[in-house]
Amino acid sequence: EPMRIDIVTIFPAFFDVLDVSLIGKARDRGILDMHVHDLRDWTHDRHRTVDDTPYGGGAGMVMKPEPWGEALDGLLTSESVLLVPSPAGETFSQRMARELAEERHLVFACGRYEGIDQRVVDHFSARRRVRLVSLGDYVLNGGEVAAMAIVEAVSRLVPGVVGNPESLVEESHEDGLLEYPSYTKPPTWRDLEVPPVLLSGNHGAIATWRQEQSLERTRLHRPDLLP
Ligand code: 6GU
Repeated sequence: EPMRIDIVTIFPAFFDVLDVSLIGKARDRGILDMHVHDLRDWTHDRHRTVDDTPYGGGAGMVMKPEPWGEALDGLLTSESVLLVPSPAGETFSQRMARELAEERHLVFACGRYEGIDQRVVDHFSARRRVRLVSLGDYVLNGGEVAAMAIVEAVSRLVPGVVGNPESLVEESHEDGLLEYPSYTKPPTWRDLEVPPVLLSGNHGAIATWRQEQSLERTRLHRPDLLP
């Protein structure tokens, strides 16, 4: 039973990049069952209209509820989690990625940033599990790039998607700290040396050095993560 992911968007071509890389391979190997849908397929008028002017006035357009209602009626089951990328949502995190990686079915509703008629979230929140998710405190034009980031963060935690599960535990945020710096050959490059401890063969000293580097980086860039 692969994880199923459905994405509804007015820009399905955004998601062509998910055919390549780890996610493309996971799809080829049947670990991820991913489907991208054009919201306009659930319209019925000649112009395939998905938006309209906002009640109460203001800039921009709002996505009409009817196409979303029909799309989500058809895609959501009792097993689904509906994810709505929105700068007004809860901030996405590695913790949330771990939670979502346990699910059988994720459905993404990618709206433009002025938003989808609020009644769509209200309707489905009363019937299904729904989460509004933000990538952080900045504005994107629509939910597509956010959905892609979430798909990548979640799917790499699904067993079998990343070849070496050990590579998942040592990285940034998995232990609450930022990851230590990495080096490879050559030992000297443009007058810069690899830290000698990494060439020492002393695995205890290497582990200690990496812990110190993680702490130092976290103090420097993300002191909010420290107690
Ligand atoms: Cl999830 N959507 C949009 N439109 N902008 C964002 C975001 C999401 N997260 C950060 N900025």
